Amino acid sequence: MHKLGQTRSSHRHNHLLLTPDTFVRTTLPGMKACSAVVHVSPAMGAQFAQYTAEIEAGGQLGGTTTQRFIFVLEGAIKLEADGKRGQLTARGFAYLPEGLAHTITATHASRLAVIEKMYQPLDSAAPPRLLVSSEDAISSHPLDDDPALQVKCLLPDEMSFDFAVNTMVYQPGAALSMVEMHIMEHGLIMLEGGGIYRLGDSWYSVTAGDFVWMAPWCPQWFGAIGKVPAKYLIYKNWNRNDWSRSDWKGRK
Ligand code: UGY
Ligand code: MN
Repeated sequence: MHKLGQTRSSHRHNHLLLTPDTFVRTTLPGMKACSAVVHVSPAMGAQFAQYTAEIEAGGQLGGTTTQRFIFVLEGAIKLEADGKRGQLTARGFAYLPEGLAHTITATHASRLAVIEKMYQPLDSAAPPRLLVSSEDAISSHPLDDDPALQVKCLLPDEMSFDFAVNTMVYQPGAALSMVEMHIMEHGLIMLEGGGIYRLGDSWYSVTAGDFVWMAPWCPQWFGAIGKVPAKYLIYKNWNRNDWSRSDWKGRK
């Protein structure tokens, strides 16, 4: 049933809100019984790509030329890399360094949040290694001393990582304490609950299933509304200051 051209999705120069009614599926090289909803990529001006992979039981994700982070939204997958194999279920995640051959096979129908980014090496630190863990194994800390806003940093606090992926849980009524404006860009998937997101000079209602991209310095603020906590998974570039890199240039 169409909605006479109405949607909450919005595309502005410094942010993007994509709601599931506007998702269009595509296939990416190497996928088997799998499709991707590509939420953002360098085609949008982002310095990373993020998509949701929907994999049938027995299906596979293809390879990648960049480093890759996966987070299991739903289902179960088998990851084989470096001669090792592991099973990941909901909230399980893995970091796969650039150049590491691996296979990801769904053992049950699954949905994965996938983030891919070209690695920015550092002279002072070796690139990170394969990491497999679960959000359940990570402890949370309050943001800005607010116990109603808890953050889990999924990747270790090490300079070798050039991006971070965190989960943030807001109790009903909790909010960011400030309108943030910063160099980092964000890719965000709403996992649970909802609220109001300020993006640039617009305020949007957002709910589980939505995707948001924020360009560097996009004004951003979120407040959770409703009777259940709001939770999201959020990417940001991190730990780098090589301003001369060509991929930082030309942004509007
Ligand atoms: O890590 C962050 O920058 C985070 N506080 N931003 C956000 O939630 N929009
Ligand atoms: Mn932020």
